[in-house]
Amino acid sequence: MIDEIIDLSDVGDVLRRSLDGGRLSVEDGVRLFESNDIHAIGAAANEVRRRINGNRTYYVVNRHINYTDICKNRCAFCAYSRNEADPDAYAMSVDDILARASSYYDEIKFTELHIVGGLHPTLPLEYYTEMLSSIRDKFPGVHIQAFTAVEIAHIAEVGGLSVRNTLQILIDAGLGSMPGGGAEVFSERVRDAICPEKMSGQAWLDVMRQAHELGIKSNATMLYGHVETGLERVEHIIALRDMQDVTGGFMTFIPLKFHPENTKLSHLAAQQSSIDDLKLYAISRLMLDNIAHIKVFWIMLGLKIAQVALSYGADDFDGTVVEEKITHRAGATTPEGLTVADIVRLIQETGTAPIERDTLYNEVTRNEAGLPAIS
Ligand code: V47
Ligand code: SF4
Repeated sequence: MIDEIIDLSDVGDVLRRSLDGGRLSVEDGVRLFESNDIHAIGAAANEVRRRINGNRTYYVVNRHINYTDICKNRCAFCAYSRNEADPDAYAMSVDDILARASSYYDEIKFTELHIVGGLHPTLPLEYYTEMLSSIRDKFPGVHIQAFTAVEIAHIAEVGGLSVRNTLQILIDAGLGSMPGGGAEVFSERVRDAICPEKMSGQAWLDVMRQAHELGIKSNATMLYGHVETGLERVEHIIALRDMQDVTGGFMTFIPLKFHPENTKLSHLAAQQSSIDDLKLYAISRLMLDNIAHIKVFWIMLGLKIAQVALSYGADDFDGTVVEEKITHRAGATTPEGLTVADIVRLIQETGTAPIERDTLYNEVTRNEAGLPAIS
C-alpha cells in the first residue's frame, strides 16, 4: 500500500531513499516542501516514526513556569515579553515559584518542571542558582528542565562569566536539561526580520554544543509560519542534524507554530495552514534521522492537528503544562493545561499507545498512590 502511494508521488524518489535509510539533502528537503503530496510524505514519515518509536506516543506529567516576562530583546514575534516599566510586567521571586510548583504537586506528582522566561536585565546569577537549588531541595525526584540557550548566554553575560562556567554552576545547582527554545530560524535574514536583538543561530548552536559536552541533554525547536522560506527551514533542520552527529545531545525536535496575535507580525495571520503544519512535521521526521523524537507542543498546534500529527511523524505529545503564557498572550485558544486523563484519551483516539515518560524518555510507572517510579 505504502509502495503504491510512494510510486505515484512526485517526490517518490526522495521518500523511497529515506525509507531505504538514506540521508536527505538540502535539495531533497526543498523538493518535499514544494510538493503538495502530503499524503505520501505523511505515509513515509509515519513509517519512519513506526520504525523508531513503534506504536508508542510519549507524554510527560509536567508544569511550566514562566518566571519573568521582562525581556531586553523584545522580539517582533513575541507577545509575551514586557519592558521593566510596563504596568503588567512581572518577575517571580523564588518563593513564588516554589508556591506555584507546590500547589500543583499537591494535586499530582509531576516528574518535570519546565522553566523559561525573558532576558531580565538585572537578575543576578544567584537568583537562578537559588531557584534551582530550592526546587531541588523541595522536590528531590523532579527533573528541572530550564533556561533556553538564549537565557543561558544572557545569564552568563550578566554574571560576567563564560557560558561554560555558567552552565557548570547551574548544573551544580540542579539544572537537569535544557528546553529547545530560542532557536527560531537560524537564517540571518529571518533573524534580522523577526528577532534582530537575539543571539545568532551559530551562537545558539554553540551554547547547545557546550551544554551537550558537559553532559546536559536538550531539546531543539524551530519557530515556523512567519517569513521563512522552505530552504531556510531545511537549512535550520540540517544544522541541527549536523550538530547532533557531533554531540548526540538533542532528545527531541519541536516545530513551534507561530501565533501572530498581539505581536508586531500580526499581519502574517493569513499564512497559517494546517496542511503546512502536517507537512513540516513529516519532513522533520524524514530529515532528522539522528534525533529520536518529534514533539507536538499541542498548546501551539491545537489539539486536533496535534492528534493528526501523531500519524505524520510525531511521537511525543509533550505534557500537562498547567500554565502557559507565551502562546496564550499571542492568541492561542487551546487550554493552558490538560489532565493526564485528557492526554491519555487524546492519544488513544489516534490508535497509538500512551506511555508516560520522564524528561529523558525513561518510562514512568505509578503506584496506587500516584507516586512515580522510573524504569
Ligand atoms: O523561543 C515566542 C516561541 C519559545 C511565540 O523544549 C512563540 O520541550 C509561537 O521553547 N508564537 C519558548 N511561538 C517556548 C519553547 C518551548 C515550548 C514548549 C516545549 C519546549 C521544549 C520548548 O516560544 C520561544 C519562541 O520560539 N514563541 N512567541 C509566538 N507568538
Ligand atoms: Fe524575550 Fe524570548 Fe520573547 Fe524574544 S521570545 S522577546 S527573547 S521572551
